[in-house]
Amino acid sequence: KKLCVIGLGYIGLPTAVMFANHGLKVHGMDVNEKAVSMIANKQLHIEENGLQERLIQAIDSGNLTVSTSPEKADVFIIAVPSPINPDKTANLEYVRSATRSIVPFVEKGNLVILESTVPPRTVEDIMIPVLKETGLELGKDLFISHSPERVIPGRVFVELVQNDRIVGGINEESSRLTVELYKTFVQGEIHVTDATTAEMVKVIENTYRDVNIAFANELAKISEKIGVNVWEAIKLANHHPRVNIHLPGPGVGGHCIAVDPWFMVELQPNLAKMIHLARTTNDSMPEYTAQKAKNILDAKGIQHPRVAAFGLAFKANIDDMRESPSMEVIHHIKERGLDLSAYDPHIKENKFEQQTQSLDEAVTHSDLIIVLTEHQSFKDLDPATFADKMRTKLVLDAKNCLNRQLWEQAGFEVFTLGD
Ligand code: SAJ
Repeated sequence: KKLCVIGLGYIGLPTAVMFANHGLKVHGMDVNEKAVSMIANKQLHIEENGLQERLIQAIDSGNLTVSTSPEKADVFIIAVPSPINPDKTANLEYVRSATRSIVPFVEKGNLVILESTVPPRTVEDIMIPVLKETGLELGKDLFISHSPERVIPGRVFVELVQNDRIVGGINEESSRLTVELYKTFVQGEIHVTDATTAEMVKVIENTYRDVNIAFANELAKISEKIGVNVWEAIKLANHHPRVNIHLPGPGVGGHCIAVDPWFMVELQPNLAKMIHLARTTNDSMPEYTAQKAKNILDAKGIQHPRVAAFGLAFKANIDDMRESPSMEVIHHIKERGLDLSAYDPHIKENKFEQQTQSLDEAVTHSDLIIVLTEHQSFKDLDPATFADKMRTKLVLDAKNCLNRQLWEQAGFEVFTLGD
C-alpha cells in the first residue's frame, strides 16, 4: 500500500513516519518549502519526543519521501491546520485547499482520510463537494472518512499507538478500509461511527477539557477571595471517585483546546452558552495573572519593577508557542508599565526583544519571577544559585509547579495563582 500524507506538521509528520517505519511506502507533502527540505535532510522543523530517530529511520529506509506536491497513492491522509479567524469562526481554507490539491491524483478505489479537527459536517459540506470533481462515485469508487487525531504533543508516539481511535466513514466500506489501515500500528480500540459523529466526538473532547479548566479557573478566583488554596482543594475533591477537576493556570493555549469550542459556538450560538462562557473565562486568565503580579509588586511598594517571565511555550516540555497564554500575560504585564525579561529553554530562537537565552540575564535586577509554563527544567531549578542576582526575591508560580520549600529556603517569597 502507498500513502500520501498532506501536511507535515505536528500530526502529519509523526503519522507519516509511523506508517513508513511499519513498512508502508509514504509520500509526505507540505506547502512549506523550508519544512520539506529540512525533513528531506532528516532535520526537524518541530520538536517531538522520539521524532528525530524515527525520521532518520524512515528516510534512510527509503519508505518516506517528501516534496511540495502530492503523488498518486492508495490512501490520502489530510492533516492540515484548522484554525479560527480573528472573529472566532472556523477557517477551513487549508482543509479545502488540501482536498483540492489531491483531486488530480485520486483514482478509483482510493481512500481519503481527514485527520484535522473540524466543525461537524465539514466532510459532508466541504470535502464531499470537492471530491465529487474527481467524477468518481463516492462510497463506491472513492472512499472517505474522518479519523481525528487524539494525541497530546510531547507523547505523540506513545498515544498514536495506545489511544483508542474514532473512525467515521461516509459509508461502511469507507470505515472498514480506514480501520484496516490504522490497525497497522494502533493497539488501542478502534471505534466506528459516521463521519459527522466522529467530527462531533473530537470537538466534544476538547470542549470538555476547556469547560473543565474554566471551572478550575473560576474556583481559583473564588479561592483567592476567601483565603483557600485552590490546588489543595481541587486535589482533595479529586479523591472523590466521581470527581475529576482539571487545574487552573494563566490561560489555555495551543491550537486545539482554545480553538475547537468556538466551532460549537459558531454552529449553535444560542445553545452553546456554557461553552462560550468557559472560553471567555479561560481567555480572561492571562490578564488576571498579569494583574496579580502587579498587585504583588504594588503591595511591596517597589519602584520601576522588573518582572522575569519563565515559560513561553503553551505547555510543559514542548517548543510550541502557538496561542500561548504566556504571550498574552507578557502583553498585559507590559501594558501595566512593568519592565520585563522572558526566558524559556525550549524556545531556542528569540521571538521578541525582551526574550533572552540566559537565565542569569533574565533574573538579574528582577523583582519578581512569574512562572507561566511547568517545564521540568523549571521544577529542577535550584533557586539558591541565582537568588542573589534578583533585586527583590519574589516569585509568582502560576502553575503551582515549584518546590515551595526550596524557594523559601533561598529567600524567596512565593505566591501562587489561586491561593
Ligand atoms: N491546561 C490547564 N489546566 C489543565 C490542563 C491544561 O490550564 O488542567 C492548559 C495547558 O497549560 C495548555 C492548554 O490547557 O495551555 C492545553 O493543553 P492540553 O495539554 O490540555 O492539550 P493540547 O492542546 O496539547 O492537546 C489537546 C488534547 N485533547 C484532550 O486532552 C481532550 C489532545 O489529546 C488532542 O489531540 C489535541 O488537543 C488536539 O490536537 O486536538
